[in-house]
Amino acid sequence: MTTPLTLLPADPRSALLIIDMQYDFMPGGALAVAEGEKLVPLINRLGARFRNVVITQDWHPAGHVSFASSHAGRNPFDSITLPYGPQTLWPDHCVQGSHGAQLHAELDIAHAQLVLRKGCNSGIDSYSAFVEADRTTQTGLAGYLKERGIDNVFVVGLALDFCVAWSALDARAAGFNTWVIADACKAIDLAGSLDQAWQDLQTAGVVRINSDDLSD
Ligand code: VGL
Ligand code: ZN
Repeated sequence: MTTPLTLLPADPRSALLIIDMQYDFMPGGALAVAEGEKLVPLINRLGARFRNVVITQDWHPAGHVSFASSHAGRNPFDSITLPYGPQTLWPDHCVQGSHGAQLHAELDIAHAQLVLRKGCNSGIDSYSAFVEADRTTQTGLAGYLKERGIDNVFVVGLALDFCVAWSALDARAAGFNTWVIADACKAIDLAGSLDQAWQDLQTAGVVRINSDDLSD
């Protein structure tokens, strides 16, 4: 697509939202996303172009409800029903303070203003950087961005079909113009989740671009 001139990355109304670039989502990590580490240089280059950058960290307490190990007889990638709805179960990952929860050390965006930790409530997952999986509990990110005059949100990182997609959908639902920069994301792709994510994003009006669609 052609990018309107108002969408300069450096525009004070634009923000780059970098999702979950943590060791547990990198090859060798607890919930590895293939080639996740290969995004680091591209995301660093993108980050350098945006005046506003927000970085998220998946940040679960030990024994989190999204961990298969918290449910007797369940395995990672099973689906269960929780009071707030369906929940995919995951290997233990991004436990608060663990190495796997740390941001990749080569992620180098010193001017990022906010590091937002999500999934901190032991009984509620949060793929989204905006609203937890109960679809009610707010992280505060929409208010933060709005109070700072942000209208345009560009989303990158891991994993495209979970935390990136949910964050982009909620950014759109909160009224932001929202783009997913496809080549700056990698997917888990569980049972068709990647195709589903692109469909949901398109239906919601989130626009798919590539990093070279952004103007200078
Ligand atoms: C994520 C599954 C569980 C993600 C986080 O960052 O996409 N996926 N927790
Ligand atoms: Zn998680």
